[in-house]
Amino acid sequence: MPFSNLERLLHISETIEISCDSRIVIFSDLHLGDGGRNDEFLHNGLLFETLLRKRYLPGGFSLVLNGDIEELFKFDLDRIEAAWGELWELFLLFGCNGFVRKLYGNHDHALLDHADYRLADVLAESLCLRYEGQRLLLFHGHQASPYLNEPSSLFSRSLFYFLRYFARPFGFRNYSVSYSNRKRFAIERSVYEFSNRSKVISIIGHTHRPLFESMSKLDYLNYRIEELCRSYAEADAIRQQTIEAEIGEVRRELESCYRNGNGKSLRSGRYGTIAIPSIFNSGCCIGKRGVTSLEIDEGVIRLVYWTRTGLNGPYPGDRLNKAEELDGTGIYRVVLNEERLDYVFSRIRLLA
Ligand SMILES: [Mn+2]
Repeated sequence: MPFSNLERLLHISETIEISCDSRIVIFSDLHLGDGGRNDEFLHNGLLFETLLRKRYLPGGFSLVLNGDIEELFKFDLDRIEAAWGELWELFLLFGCNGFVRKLYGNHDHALLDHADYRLADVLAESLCLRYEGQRLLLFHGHQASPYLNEPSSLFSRSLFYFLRYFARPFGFRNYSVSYSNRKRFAIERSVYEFSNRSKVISIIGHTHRPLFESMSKLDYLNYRIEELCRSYAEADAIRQQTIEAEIGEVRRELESCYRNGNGKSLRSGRYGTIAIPSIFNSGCCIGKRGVTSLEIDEGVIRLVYWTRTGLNGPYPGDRLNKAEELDGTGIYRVVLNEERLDYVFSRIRLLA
């Protein structure tokens, strides 16, 4: 069922042609609230606005907001607008750089019923980007859920009312991420299989778990160790020393991953014997220490972490990849992973 739902998206999506000059930034899962203490986005609000104003807008990036931007399960739209209306105006400015699209997720699909919604003109369910004849399909990801794929289904609607009218008074926090690993894995897996069959790159959000080339951070670190060990034998003595040092670093990173593991990062993202690099996830913007984004930047796709903690944060990559400060703002940018799009597409074609 989820599979045909994703096929549907591939057919109905608006297509935008992009080239090796295009710059696009993708965010998902802001869960904008009313600016009060139950607003999960509040602590990242200033950081998020700063990186839009100082990095992405002047950098000529187009903008895709990939679902669950507003938290309508908990808050009324007018209260969200009172708190974050200026941010909506900022989103619309990205139209000058190329395009801005707001794709809806399960927490904000009710916006379809609000004709006066400020971003109504750029609202859609999914978007297809075509790069040198290959397709990237962007959608929130709840469409792949075996439980919630029909927004109007009885189950989904009763869950909506439960969360809207009962969850709030009891003060459940963060239920938007209280996703079981099993459900998260089921969604990733069906998006992965769909992408391989259709030979497209899928870019989702929804699970709040960043994925790059179908791999979670744990997969990536294991894979990196394998790669280093393999290159060791052929390397000269000086290079071998460097490799040994890097293996040590990756191992420490892996160990700290296990030590701090909250379950979210420990589930393997690999779905078969070979990881086909067809699924990417931009993560979320309500992380405790920062936000993640996906950039498509002059033919390269990149997973980026924006944080206030600089080099001292526990995020993987903090030690492996250099943190760069954004114009004296106290906000740091860490590139977690990057790859050329044509290389990703040729691997999908060869392996899928
Ligand atoms: Mn969602």
